[in-house]
Amino acid sequence: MKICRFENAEGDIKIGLVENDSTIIDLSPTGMDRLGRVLESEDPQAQVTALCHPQLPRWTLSEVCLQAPVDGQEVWAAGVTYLRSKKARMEESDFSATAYDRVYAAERPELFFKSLSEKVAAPGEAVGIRRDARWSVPEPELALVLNSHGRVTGYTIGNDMSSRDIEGENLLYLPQAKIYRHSCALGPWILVGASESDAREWTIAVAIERAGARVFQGETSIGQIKRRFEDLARFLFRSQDFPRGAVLLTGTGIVPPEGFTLKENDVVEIRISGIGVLRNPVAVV
Ligand code: DO4
Ligand code: MG
Repeated sequence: MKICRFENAEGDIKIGLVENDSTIIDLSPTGMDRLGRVLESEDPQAQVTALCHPQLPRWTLSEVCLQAPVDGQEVWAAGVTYLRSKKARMEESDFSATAYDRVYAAERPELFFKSLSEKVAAPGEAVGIRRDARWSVPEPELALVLNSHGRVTGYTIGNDMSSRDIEGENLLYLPQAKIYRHSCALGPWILVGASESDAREWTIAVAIERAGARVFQGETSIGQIKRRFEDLARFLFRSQDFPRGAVLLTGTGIVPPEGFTLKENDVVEIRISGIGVLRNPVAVV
């Protein structure tokens, strides 16, 4: 089951159930006004099914504007969870290479704050490349949607935009390489009702278009993520509270080659086989 946030023609933000990736059933007349509320329920899928009735308003996807599927959750990210990410980061960095090596092997994962929910770019909205960065890349990642108890209640697609030259210069610059205007996109919706073993069967792919031509594409399997989702969630919730839940990006396993950097007006398309497609143009910020 897919649940989204959308803006209708009157400019109101609503919660909807997505059917066949093409129709949205507006859940707001049932009192369901926040994604967080659906996700807090013991069984979100059963709750939405019980609320749905044939009189609810319906829209086609083209009649509405999808919003980032977050309403109050902090967005965090895990790093160096794929061997590919560890290798690429050890190559980009002169003196912090061993940090990546160590964190990949350690019990405690790398976790970092990524975005407030109101700053997340929606599907179709621009993602940013810093004007003071020389080497910018998208990081296509599966995002875990966690309720306030740290339980994985759904999945969405995330883009952890990164400035690799800034990160590579000094690991202490990581927050600047990772957190800036429009550095995080999520969407197009949240898939509920799938298990971790379902998710581990999915593929994640990215395609980057420049002036109508494909300049990079890559694909990997979600099954390559080294850590179990519940372990990542457990560490995030250690000595920390998320009363509105949280979204946790699970790390990237696709890294463009060294000579590749994003440019203004490129389009980044991330596809996860079990979820859908997140597409964003690129802007200099
Ligand atoms: O250690 C730096 C960030 C790692 C990251 O974002 C990733 O592996 O996806
Ligand atoms: Mg990342």
